[in-house]
Amino acid sequence: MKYNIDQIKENALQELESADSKKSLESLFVKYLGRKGRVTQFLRNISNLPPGERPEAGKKANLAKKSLDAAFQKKRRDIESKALQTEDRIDVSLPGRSPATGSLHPITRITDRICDIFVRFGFDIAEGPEVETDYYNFEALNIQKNHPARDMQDTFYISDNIVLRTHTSPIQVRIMEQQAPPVRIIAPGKVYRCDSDLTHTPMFHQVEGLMVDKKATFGDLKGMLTLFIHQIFDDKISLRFRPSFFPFTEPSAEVDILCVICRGKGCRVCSGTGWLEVLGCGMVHPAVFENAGYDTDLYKGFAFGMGIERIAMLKYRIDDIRKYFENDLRFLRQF
Ligand code: 2U9
Repeated sequence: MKYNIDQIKENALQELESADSKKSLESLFVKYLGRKGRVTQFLRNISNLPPGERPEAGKKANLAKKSLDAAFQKKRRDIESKALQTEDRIDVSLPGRSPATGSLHPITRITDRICDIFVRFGFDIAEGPEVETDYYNFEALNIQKNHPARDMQDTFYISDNIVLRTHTSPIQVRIMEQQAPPVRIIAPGKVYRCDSDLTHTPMFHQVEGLMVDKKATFGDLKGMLTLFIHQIFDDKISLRFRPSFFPFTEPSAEVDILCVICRGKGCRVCSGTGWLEVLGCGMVHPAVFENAGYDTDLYKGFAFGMGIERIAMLKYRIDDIRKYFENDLRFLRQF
């Protein structure tokens, strides 16, 4: 044979020493271990040796091949890791990272859903300032000077005469000042009250609605709110109108739905009553119309209001209002 196997191995190792790229390594591999490589040829030619020499030559050749394989593998790893540290840091063959896309906050989703329903009933959406005067927040809405809602314990005062709005009703008052009936508006937004526990936060969201026309009756109000509740929860849910009191509506009512947890049997969530309060409503008080300059003989109106956090808590069975504002993605991703 032209070379003995020790020499072939020696030469290969020497050349391997100076290989410094993937390309030179691969051509060396072909030269020694490829199909027509020197080691492969040597192994093939063993059968031409005198029978007595074959076992010894075979053993040596296999050992040489094994150790060359290992040396090539090591060199390959060295070259790859060197390349990673220098020019080839980016592995373009890796799958791309999908961009983190945001999604709407549950409060935004429910607000949009509520507004959509009323827009389909012919309502326009109206907005207004969160910092309000005493007049628009209380006075115009027939909330008397001694009313407990005006207390500093309940309302955030900026100054004697300026407050953070405690409801979105001032939006409707401002619209009535600017626009003659008929009026159909829905007023979503942030409101502020000094309150904080499992079901109250100092800032929360409301949607209120106002409809004023020559013929607007309590029956219209009941029909519209029943349709609304069926669309926002489900169309088979039972509801009831329960008499209540608000300074800006007369008569007034609160709307309850059958408890979503116990279906009316009475549980911890509905405090044993079987019912859950979802919104308040009523016929607009004549004093409110007078303040806005509307003719109370000619026009009737109804109004309603609801807390969005509460609607979303009942719809999605959320037990702690603070979860909306902690920005924990594990919570937010569920909606
Ligand atoms: C005008 C006239 C009347 C809006 C109304 C309610 C009843 C009501 C509460 C529900 C839960 C507030 O978030 S909550 O605490 N709201 O019960 N709101 S009637 O009445 C108006 C509004 C504007 C000009």
